[in-house]
Amino acid sequence: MKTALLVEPHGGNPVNLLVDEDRSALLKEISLSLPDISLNDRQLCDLELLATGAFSPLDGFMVRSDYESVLDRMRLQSDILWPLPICLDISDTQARNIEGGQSVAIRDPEGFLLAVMHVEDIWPVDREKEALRVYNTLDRSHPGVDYLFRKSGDFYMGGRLEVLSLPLHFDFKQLRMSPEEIKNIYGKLGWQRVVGFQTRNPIHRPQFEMTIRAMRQAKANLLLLPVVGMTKPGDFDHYTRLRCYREVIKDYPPDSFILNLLSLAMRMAGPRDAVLHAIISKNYGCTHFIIGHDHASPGMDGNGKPFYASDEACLLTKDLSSEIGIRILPFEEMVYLPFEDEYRSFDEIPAETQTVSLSASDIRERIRTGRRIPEWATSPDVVRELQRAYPPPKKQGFTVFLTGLSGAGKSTIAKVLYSRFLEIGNRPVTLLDGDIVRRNLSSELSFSKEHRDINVRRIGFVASEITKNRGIAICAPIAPYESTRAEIRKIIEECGGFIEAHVATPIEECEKRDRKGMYAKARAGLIKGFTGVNDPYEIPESPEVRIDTTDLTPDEAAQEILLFLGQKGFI
Ligand code: PPS
Repeated sequence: MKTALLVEPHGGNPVNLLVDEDRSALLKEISLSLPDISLNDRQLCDLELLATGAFSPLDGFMVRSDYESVLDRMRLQSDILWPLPICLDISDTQARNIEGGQSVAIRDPEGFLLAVMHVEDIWPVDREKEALRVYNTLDRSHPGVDYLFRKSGDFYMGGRLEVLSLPLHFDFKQLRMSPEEIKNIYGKLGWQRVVGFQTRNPIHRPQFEMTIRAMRQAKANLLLLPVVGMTKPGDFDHYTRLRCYREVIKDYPPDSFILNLLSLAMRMAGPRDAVLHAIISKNYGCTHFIIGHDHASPGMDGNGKPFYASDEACLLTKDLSSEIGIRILPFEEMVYLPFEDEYRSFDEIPAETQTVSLSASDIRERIRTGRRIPEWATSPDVVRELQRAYPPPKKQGFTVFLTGLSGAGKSTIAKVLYSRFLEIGNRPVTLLDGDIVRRNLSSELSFSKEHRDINVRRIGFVASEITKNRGIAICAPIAPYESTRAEIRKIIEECGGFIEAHVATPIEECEKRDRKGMYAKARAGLIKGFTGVNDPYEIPESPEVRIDTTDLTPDEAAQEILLFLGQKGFI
């Protein structure tokens, strides 16, 4: 028996995996003796959409035959169209301890019981095959490929689900309705035709124009489905987007739309993602679905070429629309005509008409760098919300991460910077010097690679919290490993500035200074694994600033960093 299928294709009986109270009580009892699987953010999103029927006709995480069929022909074993694997990935150890035929307790990261899964099969993930079939690339700059290779477990586990509780959300509860609840509202309101619009961006003017046109074209109402699960790294957070949507919806005709959040973990698979979005909208009772150009696009690959052609998503969904049971409303790029003061679709305007446009990523970039956004691009209310959440660099937090050998001058430069930032006095400043951290945060750690990495990650975590709250963190550990530094950069850049300063004073000079006498001890064999002597230091490839302090005073060295910060608008 296949577990991932329903009898009817898209538009058949709605799937609802939530069990009733009696069954729930029984499952709770049984779960005590079952192995636990704790879900991560992406898996929680998948579970929620499976449970509510947004992923109908799936009624569990995919079994192997469906997974392979989806990869090979974009269909489940039963021939029903399905574009992307919805699989539960697990680790090697978990795979060794669970067998097909067994049930497992599915929990959230805090241990709260969400579901019981009746496991049918477990199989190893063929990452290359999946990446090529689903994303059409092995390029790691694709967020879906990156997830598959870096975060996903080595095995998939498929099987039917009985859900006791949806993943808990504490925000915007009134905006998180299931497909069934939304369809009931249409019934009450007498809505016969509904256009679905799924988005991971704030609604700027072009998107607004597109939705209005779509509503007119289809003589329909609008279901706005902002994606609040996982979107593309670097997107505006969903709290900010929601505040923007609340501004934008004031401009729609009254009672013509419903705003509902979608806990979807986007894979950014371009055309295949678009097909999934159309299916989800169908499951939410939409009769029409908007596909703009570059739908669900992950942007450019490592060679600066787009991963997918801008019309690929549109062509594929149009081809499959009757099978999905939804009308696709394709939209070319909406461009602004400054002389006419109006938006038009790019394919409607005569050649040589003067047009301007700002994409959602252009707007993101402008907001992040504190540049102005013209009123024709997005409404001033939206700009105000975005600026409030994403202030320009001079109001953002940032981390100065000094890395280099012992004795290179990191701590001294850090102290000069600390004083300068306090003198400027517009942000709280925290100094996380290597020695201070070792005494207070990492006193139990040694200098093994593993422990150095833990130490540096701790520093990165604290610095990211400070940066997020718009303070300044000055860190000065040796931090000898490139991959750990890159990890920290990624976390911190999500919430503010990250300035890596390589204090590149050569070892000969550091050893000559030897203020703590440690090089002498290391050379005498009294300290094992001393960085630069008998332990590695991986030189940063492209730090924001590189300073050799051999012939510089501490003030001169600090000045290099201050000048860089000034140039980037942080101070
Ligand atoms: S790391 O690699 O980032 O975790 O190192 P860090 O926390 O910055 O600690 C470096 C300071 O500890 C002293 N020390 C050693 N350094 C390198 N290797 C070994 N084995 C070692 N043992 C002790 C050294 O004085 C470093 O201080 P700084 O301020 O860098 O000179």
